[in-house]
Amino acid sequence: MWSCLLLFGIFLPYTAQGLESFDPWSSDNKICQPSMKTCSFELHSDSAMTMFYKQLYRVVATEDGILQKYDEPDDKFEPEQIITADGYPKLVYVFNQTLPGPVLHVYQDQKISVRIFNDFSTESLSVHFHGIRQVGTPGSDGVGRVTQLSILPGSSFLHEFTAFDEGTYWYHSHVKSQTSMGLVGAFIVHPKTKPQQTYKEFTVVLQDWQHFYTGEQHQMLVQSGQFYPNDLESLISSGTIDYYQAVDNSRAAEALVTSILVNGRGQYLDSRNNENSTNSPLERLIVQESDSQYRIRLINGGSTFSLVFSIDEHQLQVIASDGVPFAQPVIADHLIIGLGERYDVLVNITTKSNQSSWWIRVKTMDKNNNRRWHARAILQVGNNPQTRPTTLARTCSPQKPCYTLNCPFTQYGSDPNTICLTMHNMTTDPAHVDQELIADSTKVTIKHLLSLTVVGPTEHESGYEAINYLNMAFPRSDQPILNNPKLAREQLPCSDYILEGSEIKRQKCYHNIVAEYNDIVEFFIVNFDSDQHPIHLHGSFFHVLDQGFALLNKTTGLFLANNPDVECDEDDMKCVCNNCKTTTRLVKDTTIVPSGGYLRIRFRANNPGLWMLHCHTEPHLDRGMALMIHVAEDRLVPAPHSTGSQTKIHNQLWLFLSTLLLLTVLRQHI
Ligand SMILES: [Cu+2]
Repeated sequence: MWSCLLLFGIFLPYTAQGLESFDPWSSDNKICQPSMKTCSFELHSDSAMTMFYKQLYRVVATEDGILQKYDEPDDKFEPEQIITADGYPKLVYVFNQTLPGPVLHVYQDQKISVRIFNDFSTESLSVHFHGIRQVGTPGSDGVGRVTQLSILPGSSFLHEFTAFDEGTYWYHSHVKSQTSMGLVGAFIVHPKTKPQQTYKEFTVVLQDWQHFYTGEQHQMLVQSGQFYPNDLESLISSGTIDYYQAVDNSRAAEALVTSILVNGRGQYLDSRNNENSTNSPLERLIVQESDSQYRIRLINGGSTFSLVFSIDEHQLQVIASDGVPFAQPVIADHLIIGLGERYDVLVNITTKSNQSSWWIRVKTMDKNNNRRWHARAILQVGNNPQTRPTTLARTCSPQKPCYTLNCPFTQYGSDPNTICLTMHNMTTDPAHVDQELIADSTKVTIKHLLSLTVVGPTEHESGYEAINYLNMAFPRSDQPILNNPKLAREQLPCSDYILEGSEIKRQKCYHNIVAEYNDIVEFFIVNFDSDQHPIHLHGSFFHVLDQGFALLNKTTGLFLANNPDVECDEDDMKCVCNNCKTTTRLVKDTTIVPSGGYLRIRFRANNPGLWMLHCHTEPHLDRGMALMIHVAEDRLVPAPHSTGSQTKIHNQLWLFLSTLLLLTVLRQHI
């Protein structure tokens, strides 16, 4: 049998190609052309092993990053044949056997149909299309138990929606810890007609990566609060995990992150024992000399860290965020991308230094600049697989400072040569700004303080991330909540916060806000927690009115005090903003709420559905930092039938039609 496999060329010669650019206006898009009214896709979720060839052979990477069968060095593999991740063998969850899943390219206003097949043997899932508003199709939003029942192993679910908004979006599992296991992919909506200015483009999904758990183990640890399986001190001192603190002293989540991946490729660095480090192949973006300008669509599809992206010797012209174009490009050297956020950047390929390849660098905001959390990829002219850049990261100096965009603080640590640009430096294209909505004179009909809080820890329980001390929980039901939203409210109601001694009691309940059709909703989101929280809203874009930051020590850049404009009571449950003004014209669907700061957002409740607002840090979401916004309960479209009942309807239809046919035939013969 093995000789047959060899004969049929299973082991191909090593000819690494890397990622060619994509032109949405050429025949590159084989599945979905602009002229098509409907585009259909299939996504199959399954498990796989990294560094294995089809679960048959263990694969290792040589020092040069060449993949070969571990005991037969002559049997080489192309990177495209192997899910490498960071070169460390691990069970992963994948769509269509690739990490990340396939990029789905569609065109504005097309009807999209994506059938998700659950090919797992044990896990259920549901898939959310992040940033897609699902206008008129709330049942396709992919939040398990809310908009649909999770898909059981062996079953499938059909998402049908219209791609109303062009831009960079993505899809990921919305069931517990499955995103950190690999269930992510990009979803790109191109304009419906060819614009005057077009670019060849690359889609780049960034992910933090961990070696430790499968989804269920991960979930168990998250739920119990015992995220570290053993003693934290010993794990840190042995180098098994690292402690993360950003340059302002803020935190992310428990940092089990072992490495960072660029389009599913990275390397694991163990500075304590170099023998454990890997040389797995890196992602290569291949450009042609004849083209000078490319669009890169960046997506942070990770679960724990905001990531900092840069390309040696290239400035980034940032032209859009979360799919929405800016009024003018923002020029930056480094771009911070919060979890779930997307940024489109234009890059002019520069050959002035006679280089033909450059390092793409991705790191975290870690104060100690932990190199384990540095990732690299390669931007190169031509497709020579041996190309290895020799470029250096930009040196920032007082004469030539570096600009870092989307800082969730006012200065980048103690580095005086880096200038922080924030949300206030980004402005959305006026055609996408709802001026009436954000006007000071507009009557806001629903106004809430959302305090990003941690309940506990107490003697018996660890701390749980929450909103207004409420941990999101869903009632048990054999129907999605979308089909009977009032029932969920009755079954697991939230009450006003309850004091237990001096502590606020933890409540696990169905935290929801009810909005009438066309209500204008404003949230004042205060984050006086030590973690940054990237907040995402389903079902609508929101307008950022204002973002406020913590006070920092000017010399060290470390946290001094919460934003002085916001006055809260002791429990952060009554907060007023003394100096809050609408200072931004920015439309987003995901935004970092700075630690020690706040965010004010506004949106129109004009899309009937049940929409989640939540922190996109996966362990925080899993522990309950989420709430539901019920928009126009009287106008809800019921959730689509599960595959089972669809099959039943089809069967009944067939039975009816065949009986009719039989009767017609019989009638003709009688
Ligand atoms: Cu969070």
